[in-house]
Amino acid sequence: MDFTGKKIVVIGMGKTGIAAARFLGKQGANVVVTDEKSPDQWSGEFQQIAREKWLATGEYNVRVLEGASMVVPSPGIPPDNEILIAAQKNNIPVVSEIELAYWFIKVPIIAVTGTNGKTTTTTLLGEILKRSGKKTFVGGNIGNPLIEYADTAQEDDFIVAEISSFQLQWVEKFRPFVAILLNITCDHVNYHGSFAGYRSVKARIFANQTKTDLAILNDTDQEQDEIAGDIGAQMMKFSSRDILSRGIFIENDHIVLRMPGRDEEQYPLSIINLPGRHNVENVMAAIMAARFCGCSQEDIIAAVRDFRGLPHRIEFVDEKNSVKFYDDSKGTNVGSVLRALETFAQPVILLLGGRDKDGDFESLKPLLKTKAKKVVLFGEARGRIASLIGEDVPILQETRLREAILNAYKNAQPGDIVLLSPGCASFDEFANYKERGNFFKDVVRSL
Ligand code: UMA
Ligand code: ADP
Repeated sequence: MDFTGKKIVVIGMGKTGIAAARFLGKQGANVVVTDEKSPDQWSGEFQQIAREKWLATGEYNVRVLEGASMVVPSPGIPPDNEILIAAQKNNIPVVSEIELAYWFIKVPIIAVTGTNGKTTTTTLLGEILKRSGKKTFVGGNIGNPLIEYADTAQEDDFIVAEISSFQLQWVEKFRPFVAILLNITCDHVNYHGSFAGYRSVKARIFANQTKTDLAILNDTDQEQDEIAGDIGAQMMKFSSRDILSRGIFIENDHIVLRMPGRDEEQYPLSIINLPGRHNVENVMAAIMAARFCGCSQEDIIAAVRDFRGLPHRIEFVDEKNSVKFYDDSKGTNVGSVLRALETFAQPVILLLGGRDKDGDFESLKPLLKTKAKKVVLFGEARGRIASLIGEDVPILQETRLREAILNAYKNAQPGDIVLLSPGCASFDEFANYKERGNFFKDVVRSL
């Protein structure tokens, strides 16, 4: 691919846009960057490329497309953005950053997507591969754009890439060696236009795979049934519910792996130091991918045993008067709240709320009835959530998270769990989910 002298428009000057602009500039392109914010608000890193000869800033409207050969939108730019719509109308290719990176990457990619569990599974897989002595780069939506890697010596054995639906929006040839689709539940509907649109974008992770590649799917996820029919790769499934004749599943206190042409393998469930059945699913998907990539059973067991999970994912914070507090601030959609509730045998006082993403809160009703003692709603979404979750469980409401935590503690009895699993974005009160989770921890510790 020769970009010399071509005008390429990069939209969004965050992490992705800066990295893509830098890469394209090195390739000899004339890069024009634009962003809905004014340049003084762009990421500090922009200053490092601001004076480059190959870089110009453009208007944030369709005029920026004049003479352009290609457009690279940052993942956060929704597909109904007027510049992207105009580009398509004018037959100017719109290419996502992971697609662009793929054109230049020579190392096999293990791609992990799904509504929930991507970061956990990506991180664990990275740990397993490294433990197995394989040189591994971990990147993508987890924080370091793949395009940065395209510009390196590429000496790794594998790339483990967390891939979001936003990044899959504009791919055409992107073809991972192993692709994992953990689950599909309702999320990002505002961005993709509909749940069906979101689901079909997720399926693109498999679109270019062939017989030498591996597709890993979730057998219990009905949303994946249709997708499975179109897959050209070898396909393996994981199930945390049923016994499979081929694939990976739970039997008594073991995980059992049945891969064609290989002896059955067992992994004790006791090696997993993460809460909940959903994390067993993440581990099962990681084991299957790792075995396909040549990792030994011993190395896998050692790496899984050492992996303690990530902050803000059902993370134990503290115990006060025999009430245990858990931070699941990364639980930003209803699917993750369901799995967090399932995790606890004790009565839960659930902190739910924040900025709504049109969540399907009604589907929480049955589990709230059996697991939750009380729900404390907070933030912008509290009114809508209250109208959707019904009256089977007592509901308290507070404007802000601090008061919600104090109220939850006031209502808790010894043996109860207080769980922050907000099912919403944090942006009404915090900069991001990390800030919200750290705030929760600080308030809890000060009780
Ligand atoms: N912008 C516009 N117009 C818009 C929207 C945004 O101009 O309509 C501009 C903003 O003003 C800003 C820039 O675009 O200057 C930000 O771009 P971005 O939102 O795509 O963010 P990046 O900094 O490029 O980070 C992205 C991912 N962000 C999103 O997908 C929203 C990061 O994932 C990812 O780590 C990074 O690329 C590297 O790959 C974050 C995320 O929240 C963690 N991801 C979502 C999630 O996990 O749920 C998908
Ligand atoms: P992602 O990167 O997809 O957002 P994370 O690993 O960061 O995934 O976890 C996000 C949230 O989803 C957390 O609340 C976590 O407890 C929950 N979660 C993790 N794995 C799964 C899974 N397999 N199914 C459902 N929820 C999950």
